[in-house]
Amino acid sequence: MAKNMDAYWMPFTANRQFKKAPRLLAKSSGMHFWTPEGREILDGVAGLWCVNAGHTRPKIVKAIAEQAAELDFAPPFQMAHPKAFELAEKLVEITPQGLNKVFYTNSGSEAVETALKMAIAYHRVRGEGARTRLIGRERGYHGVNFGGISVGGILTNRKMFGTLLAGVDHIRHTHDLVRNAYAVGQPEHGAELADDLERLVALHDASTIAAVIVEPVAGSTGVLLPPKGYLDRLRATCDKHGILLIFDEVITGFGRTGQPFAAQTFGVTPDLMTVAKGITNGCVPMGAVFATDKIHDTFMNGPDHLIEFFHGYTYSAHPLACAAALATLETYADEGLLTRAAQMQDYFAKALHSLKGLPNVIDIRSIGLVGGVELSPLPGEPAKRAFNVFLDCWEQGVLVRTTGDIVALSPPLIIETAQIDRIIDVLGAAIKRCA
Ligand code: PXG
Repeated sequence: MAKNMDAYWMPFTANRQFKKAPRLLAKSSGMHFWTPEGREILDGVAGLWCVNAGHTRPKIVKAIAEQAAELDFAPPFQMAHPKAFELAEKLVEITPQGLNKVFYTNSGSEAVETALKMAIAYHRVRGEGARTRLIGRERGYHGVNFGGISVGGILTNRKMFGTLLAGVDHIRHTHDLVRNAYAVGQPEHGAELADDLERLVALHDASTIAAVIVEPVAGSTGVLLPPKGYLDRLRATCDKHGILLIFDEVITGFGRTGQPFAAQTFGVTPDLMTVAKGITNGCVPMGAVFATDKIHDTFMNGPDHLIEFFHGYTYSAHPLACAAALATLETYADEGLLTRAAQMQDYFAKALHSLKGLPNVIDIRSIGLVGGVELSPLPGEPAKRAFNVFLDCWEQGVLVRTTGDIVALSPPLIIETAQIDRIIDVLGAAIKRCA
């Protein structure tokens, strides 16, 4: 055990508060964590939206252990190992049609940087080098690297970090409590917000815009679903102006919304798609960018011996990550997990919506096995009420996640109805206590 907690500077954490009353996890299996003292915690958030098949699944554990003993590392530049190809082949079997090329990264943040660079370079390779602008959306979360926070739209993640990337603009977010509160599934109102892209085209001209990046369901900002027709409209506007559409599916990928990817749930296919988290069930860091054949093939020109895309990471296609991902895909397939959220979503939505009417609840949203409960903030103390709810749930043995004054749920896709009931009971009691 550490003698004290001073040395570890924790990410996205109130360090001083945490170290006064630490919340430690020491063990996990299936739907549960255990604290070092042996207290059982029901996982309502798949760790951090990533452990989609539940914890310490046998096939994945075995694959990682065996891989570590057999081939620990293989250089990914000008070299490769067989599982990198095997995994790419398996992945493109489940991606939306046309997204047939896989570029490996080690996180969602890196996948985002990779996709943004790919988009700019793609236009340049095809002779439209002026297309360098990147468009994000207010309230978007695309990881924490400079490209990602530039196209991202979360104030706290941006304001401390200077001028960010040049040539970035944002379309409006789609959150609309007045028109859409308590919508079950996709909200009715707001498809026209996609036309905000036309405003930016009118301002910057399409010939300067490389790509638009959005989360099909905005996760980190508090589970915002796309209004009906919104994503289709965004797709059409991108097509009209030759702008690439990037879906950031780091959270929505691998079954969260009821299909393998949200692109399939909503019937809209992007040109580039970023994933991470569920690709290895959270067990080994890995991310990826899926690209269309057209984008990939555009790079494949010039002399054969020249590198086509000057980008990659020491740990791209890491053998441990590839082994974990292959075993993860097998586990998902064995248990039908990539579509299980579609079967569970009515039960989950009904349970979640039963919280309507509790003190300070102002909206409830869900699709598949992801949900958000929005609370009105404590006067003058934003985010505190939801954090109190989080702490109360933790005391009662349920892990939830909060962002601002929104409580988010994204349980492992193996969750059973009784466990949904328990999460909702505990959350409901916490909301009442924190009124
Ligand atoms: N894009 C999206 C859409 C994400 O949700 C990232 C990129 C970055 O992934 P990495 O692997 O670099 O963290 C994410 C990550 C939260 C929360 O509580 C969500 C994420 C990360 C941390 C907290 O909502 N998502």
